[in-house]
Amino acid sequence: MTSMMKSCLLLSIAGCVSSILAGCGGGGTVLAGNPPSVPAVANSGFESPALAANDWNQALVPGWSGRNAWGFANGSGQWGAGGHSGSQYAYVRTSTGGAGAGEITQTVDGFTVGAKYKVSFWLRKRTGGDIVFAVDPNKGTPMRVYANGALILGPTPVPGDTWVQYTSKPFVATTTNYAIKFVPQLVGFGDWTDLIDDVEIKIATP
Ligand SMILES: [Ca+2]
Repeated sequence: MTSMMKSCLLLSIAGCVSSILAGCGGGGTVLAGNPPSVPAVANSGFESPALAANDWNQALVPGWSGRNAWGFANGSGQWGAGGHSGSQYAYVRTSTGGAGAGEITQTVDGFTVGAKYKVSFWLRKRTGGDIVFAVDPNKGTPMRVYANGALILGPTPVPGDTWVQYTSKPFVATTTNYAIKFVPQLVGFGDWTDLIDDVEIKIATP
């Protein structure tokens, strides 16, 4: 084999490897020159299905699961807040009486292993009327966020009456799917309810 033939063979092999790597872009592992995928959060703004104005629904939120007192709501009648986007949002309630500690979770697929991500969302507290706890007004409670069980944000300050955006600390994906869980702090008896809207997964830039 001549030196020219050897050079051609090496170039050909290099081209094949390059093509294979390019073809793997958008998959599960970070490759040089290929941007990591951005996982999509299903029903991230809690607008589906549409509820009647000022109505609420315990659980049954497409894309999401949870435990105890959680669900989604529309408008401001029961809850004292419209959505950050649209008119709907999630609620998670904790109480040492009644349903106990609520939480809400979505397992999101599409992470690129080796890429760095962060979770952002909007948070405020429930302020609407509550007949049962009229003498003990609705209060917010610090929120924590977990990714596959690892704390990535919080506890936040006690949320107030306006929507505030929070962004988690970045984490490097070691698998392609993550359970993103929101856990409000269990404080005591009463209505300790936080509202959540517009949950996003973003690429964390160094
Ligand atoms: Ca919304």
